[in-house]
Amino acid sequence: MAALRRILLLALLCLLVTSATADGKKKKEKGKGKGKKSVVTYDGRSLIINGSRELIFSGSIHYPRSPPEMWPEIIEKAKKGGLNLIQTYVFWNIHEPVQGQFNFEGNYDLIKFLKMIGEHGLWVSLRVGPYIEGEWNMGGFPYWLREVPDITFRSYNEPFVYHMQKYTERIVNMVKKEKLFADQGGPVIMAQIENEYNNIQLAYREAGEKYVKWAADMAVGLYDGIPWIMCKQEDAPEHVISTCNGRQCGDTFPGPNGPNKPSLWTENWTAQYRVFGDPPSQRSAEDLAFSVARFFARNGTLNNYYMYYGGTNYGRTSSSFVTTRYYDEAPLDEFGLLREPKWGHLRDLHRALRLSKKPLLWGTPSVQKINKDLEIITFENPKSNICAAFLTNNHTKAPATIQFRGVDYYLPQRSISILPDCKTVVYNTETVVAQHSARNFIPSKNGKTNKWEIFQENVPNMNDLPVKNKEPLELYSLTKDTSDYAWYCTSINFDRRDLPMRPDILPVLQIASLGHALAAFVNGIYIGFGHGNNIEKSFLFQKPISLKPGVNQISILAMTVGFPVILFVHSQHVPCRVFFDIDNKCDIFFRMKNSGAYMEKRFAGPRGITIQGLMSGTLDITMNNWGHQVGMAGEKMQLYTEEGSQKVKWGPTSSNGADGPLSWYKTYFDAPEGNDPVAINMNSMAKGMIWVNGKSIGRYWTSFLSPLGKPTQSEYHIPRAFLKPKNNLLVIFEETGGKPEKIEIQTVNRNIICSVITEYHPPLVKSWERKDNIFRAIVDPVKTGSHLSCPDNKVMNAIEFASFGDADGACGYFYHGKCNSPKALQVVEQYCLGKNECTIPIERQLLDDPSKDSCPEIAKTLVIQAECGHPEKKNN
Ligand SMILES: *[C@@H]1O[C@H](CO)[C@@H](O)[C@H](O)[C@H]1NC(C)=O
Ligand SMILES: *[C@@H]1O[C@H](CO)[C@@H](O)[C@H](O)[C@H]1NC(C)=O
Ligand SMILES: *[C@@H]1O[C@H](CO)[C@@H](O)[C@H](O)[C@H]1NC(C)=O
Ligand SMILES: *[C@H]1O[C@H](CO)[C@@H](O)[C@H](O)[C@H]1NC(C)=O
Repeated sequence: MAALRRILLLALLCLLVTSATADGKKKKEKGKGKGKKSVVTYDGRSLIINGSRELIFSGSIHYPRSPPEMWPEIIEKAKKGGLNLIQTYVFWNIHEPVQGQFNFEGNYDLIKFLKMIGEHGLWVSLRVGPYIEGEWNMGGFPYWLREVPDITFRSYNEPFVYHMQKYTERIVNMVKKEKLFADQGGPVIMAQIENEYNNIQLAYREAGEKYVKWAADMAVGLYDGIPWIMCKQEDAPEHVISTCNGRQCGDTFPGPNGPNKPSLWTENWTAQYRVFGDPPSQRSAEDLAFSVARFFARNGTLNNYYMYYGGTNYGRTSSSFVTTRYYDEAPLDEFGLLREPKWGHLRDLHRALRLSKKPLLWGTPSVQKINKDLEIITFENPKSNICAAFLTNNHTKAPATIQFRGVDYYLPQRSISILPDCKTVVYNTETVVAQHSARNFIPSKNGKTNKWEIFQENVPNMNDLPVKNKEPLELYSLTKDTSDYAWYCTSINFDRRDLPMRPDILPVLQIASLGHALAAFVNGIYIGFGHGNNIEKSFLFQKPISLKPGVNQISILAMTVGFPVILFVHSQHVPCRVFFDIDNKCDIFFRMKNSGAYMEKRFAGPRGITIQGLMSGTLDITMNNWGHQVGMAGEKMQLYTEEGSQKVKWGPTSSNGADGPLSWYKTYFDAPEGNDPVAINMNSMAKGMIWVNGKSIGRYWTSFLSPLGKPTQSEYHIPRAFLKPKNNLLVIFEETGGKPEKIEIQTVNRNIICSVITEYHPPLVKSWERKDNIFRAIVDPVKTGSHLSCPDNKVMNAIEFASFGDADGACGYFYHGKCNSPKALQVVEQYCLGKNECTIPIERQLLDDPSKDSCPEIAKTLVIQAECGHPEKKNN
């Protein structure tokens, strides 16, 4: 599933907004809405909620990716970050894993999540899908749907539209019953049906066109009190709005599909999701802020951060090769901690845009292009005397000065300044006023693991296995997504004369696998592990093996690492039945949702197996008759639960870490001290799964190194909600071998906070407010300052670094330059030590001794690094 990477998808999720209310055509003929005023409509400028145009700052947060105990804190932090809308998908395959059997418990409790968002005063955008992508296993489709006869996904055909409608209806009715739609007084202001469909519509031809119309009508038919959105619909009917997804919608988006449609940006990527084998992903706060500011400067009124909080892919929920940690680079990191300065810089941006709300929504835009790189955009309404301006320098290297209404404004390279009154710069996208922070993983004192015990899986022989077939069965169809694992076993009889005579020459077992990984055994002895990657899932496994005269057993443990997010299939012009259908004779192309078409392997698992270097040459054993078995014995016994773990006899682990493959490990640990989030460091292990008190923490894969030579993900999040104070059962299934004694339980904090403020930074955007048409300062005097604030009511226990001058580096790695004020540290300590937060004005008088200043001519920077902790800590 090559390049299923959002980053390649420069363009546009187009949203198709079918509004039952905006076009005036369907005025609530249905249901209880009769006579009631529409709560959500739109015009050419923005969504209109309760009669008022709105700027919408939206963030994606997916309820299954965190336990409900974390939701209040995450929603609250999103709100403090300036969001007024939370966007979530609805995940069909977790809600209906078996046809007709529904699950809305725990972190699958959609209604609880929606209610909680409403209780925090935020709105909801509900992306029902049912196809959702989202780096989620099978893009949200349940496995059983694949086995419905004659079904073609995401196209107009009886079986598909029947099941899609049935499910959509269930979700809509649940939301309706709880009165969660906006016109019922609830928080849900819009809902989405389908997802980026234009990417695949062409392949389905007429059936695709018919499907789009059907889906829109079906959705509106189910509920018509709020706008329905649908993505990627360039030929959207009149009652839909096309919107943008991507990194730079301010410049790439051609605009909505009509003058009465607002400009909405529904998927704004805060970084890049990771697959195993990737180096870390980055997207700077400055770059993000630039593109959002640009979008609002170019008439945008809704931006969604994808993701605002990514969370964790627990269990087997991630799609192929996607890491267990999801969008850790988002403004809230995997542990729900504020990723600074991203979180704070965007909070400040939202404040600056809100200060400009009146002119933005009721003013008239005008653009003044000064040269290739410099541009002034104003939104003005002379009658009510409101005016806001965006000053843009698009040059990536050189700063510039813009003259605007008689005043010179300095603009750093590639930056936008926001002036809510056309006079005062309250924000610049490149000058980060918000603090920085660094994340620390600290070994827990209380959380030490007890003695480890081991139980080893049996390596089966062909005779032990139930499902027989001449050639190896396809892996996806075999597991039906009930396990990552399936055994493939065969046996071969060799005569002594078949085998090499010299002891230094061994035959070689070669397995051509279509993905994703495998461990191979000969006569019960482990011979090695092989795997593909997200871009090339297929791989060739080759290892020397020892064979004996007589019967030899070849046992292959084949694995998937998440199913692909299924897209679609077409053959020439005829849509094929289903993606990766094993019986399908069509030439199947899996077209990714980006522009390219990729020849995708339909299958996973071993396909061609040979033994090379026999006296008679190469022996092809692909058709040798195979026995199959899905899942590990330990999974069936649920060894990861307290009850299941009693079913086998556990033994001591070997002291030298040589326990070998297919090992179940078990131990107990106490909850770590304090309230900080908890992680488990798995660097001493290789690949497998983790459970705590019977709950899955997800897959780990620390033996898959990135190009930087490090595991893509070393630490795995254990939610505090999964823990008891004492004796938490920790079970690990390790596929190839590791050293469990070195596994470390850790606490996670962002106790190192930093601030880097120059003399030309704008003051905190909090220094101003707008009431009606009046924009004014609310502090006197308004000054540039360094502002530091410890998380979770902690206080600054130490100032680790302070410099007023030309220090350089990054949070955690600062170093002094040539001009440092000898006073700076002392001043910072005076202002901040022992405090939860502090603000130090950037003043030479205060921070330096001007008579002794050795470099008075340079612009100075105040650089601070402080360590936060609990106040009681200081007393010990
Ligand atoms: C609309 O206004 C009413 C009354 O103030 C309020 O209860 C409701 O929550 C608002 N709806 C939305 C979607 O904000
Ligand atoms: C913004 O809106 C104005 C007036 O509605 C229009 O003239 C202008 O072209 C729009 N700008 C962009 C970038 O779409
Ligand atoms: C700004 O610069 C980038 C390249 O750095 C370019 O792709 C983009 O089109 C420019 N935008 C404008 C409005 O000039
Ligand atoms: C969308 O997200 C990208 C990166 O995540 C960001 O640069 C851009 O500004 C965002 N745009 C909007 C409108 O949110």
